[in-house]
Amino acid sequence: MRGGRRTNLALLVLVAVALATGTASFAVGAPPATSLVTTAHAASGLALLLLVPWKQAVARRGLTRPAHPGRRAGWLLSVLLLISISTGVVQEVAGFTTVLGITALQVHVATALLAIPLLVRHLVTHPQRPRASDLSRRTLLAAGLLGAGALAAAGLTRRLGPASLAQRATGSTERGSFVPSRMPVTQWFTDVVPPRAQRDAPLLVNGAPVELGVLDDEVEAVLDCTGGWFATQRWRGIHLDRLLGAAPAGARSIDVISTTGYRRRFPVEQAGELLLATSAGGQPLSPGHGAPRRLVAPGRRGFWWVKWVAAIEVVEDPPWRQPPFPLQ
Ligand code: HEM
Ligand code: HEM
Ligand SMILES: Nc1nc2c(c(=O)[nH]1)N[C@H]1C(S)=C(S)[C@@H](COP(=O)(O)O)O[C@H]1N2
Ligand SMILES: [Mo]
Repeated sequence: MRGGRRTNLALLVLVAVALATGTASFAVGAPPATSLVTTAHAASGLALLLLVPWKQAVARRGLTRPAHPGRRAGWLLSVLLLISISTGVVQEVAGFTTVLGITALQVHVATALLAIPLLVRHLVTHPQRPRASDLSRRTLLAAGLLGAGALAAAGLTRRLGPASLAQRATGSTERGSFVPSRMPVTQWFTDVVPPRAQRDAPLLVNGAPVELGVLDDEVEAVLDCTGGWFATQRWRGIHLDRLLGAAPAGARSIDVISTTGYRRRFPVEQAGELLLATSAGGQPLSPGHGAPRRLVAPGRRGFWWVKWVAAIEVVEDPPWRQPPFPLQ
């Protein structure tokens, strides 16, 4: 039988863990979950790299065989994963940087997602059946060594960056704290800043137009974009519990809906933590940052901070009945 089976199975486990923890790192917003997830993510991704010397022997053998199905996909998979791993390390070491309008993290996530169909094709054309004997003491020892090496490598990449790189446990680096005008303007996917007339339409609360009264609730909160940057600002506005009053019996969620249609749903119990903000750093919000009003959702990643809020609705649907990430 050909060797390398355990290497291949280890690769399968590691890619699966890297994809799962990468996705999870976008879903969690606050420590300690963020550190746990990004540490597991860095270690699983870097462990793939540590296995290259072993996998290389497996892959080279394929070159000596006649042309066979899935060979090209296997090599393309290698290229995509190497790009993904290196751009992940670039984000960790250099922080949030834009080159020709593109960030390392965008390339990182895009190549990781593009690798999925190639991985599936690789598994179909190169099947590998686990065996009971794979769980020997020797395998466990090797797995332990690999894990230790991967954690050491993750610790190393964390120390490689300049000390000035203020970095959160999410991997995001600081941009424009306390100076909103220096904070990047970011959209999740397809949204664009809506025209003024559209933004300025009155706020609808449970379907009825509402004039915002006294706006004197203030919080300091970190906007941490999954694009790889964060900023702390002093946000001012009104907490949703004050805006909405007591929730009706049976209410389970609050839908916060942008004039663009972008929307997020929150547990009704969190109304007191959510702020509908109209200013940051003592200045009215700029159009790019959500004027005239945006949501501030402390402890949640940036995609929850709905900009250009046009409507807020208390609903009976459970908070989990929504896509885990926005679709627009
Ligand atoms: C996750 C990263 C992986 C990369 C980048 C990768 C890459 C490659 C490449 C480039 C080859 C040579 C292609 C060929 O000649 O067909 C190869 C061969 C192979 N791979 Fe992978 N692979 C990965 C994971 C896996 C996994 C998860 C399995 C199975 C569980 C697997 C099983 C195999 C087998 C059985 C071969 C053929 C070895 C031989 O010719 O004797 N690989 N891999
Ligand atoms: C095959 C899939 C993936 C691999 C092999 C991989 C690997 C890596 C590696 C090696 C790093 C650098 C960690 C470090 O040096 O400390 C990294 C960082 C990162 N990855 Fe992935 N990744 C994958 C998929 C994803 C996905 C799907 C996402 C998000 C949806 C993601 C999000 C991130 C983020 C946010 C960072 C920066 C975190 C930090 O700096 O600690 N990754 N990844
Ligand atoms: N309507 C709407 N709100 C949105 C988004 C969007 O695309 N559309 N992007 C979210 C994301 S991903 C982030 S990180 C923050 C960015 O806020 P900023 O542009 O003020 O920095 O807004 C959030 N609110
Ligand atoms: Mo974001």
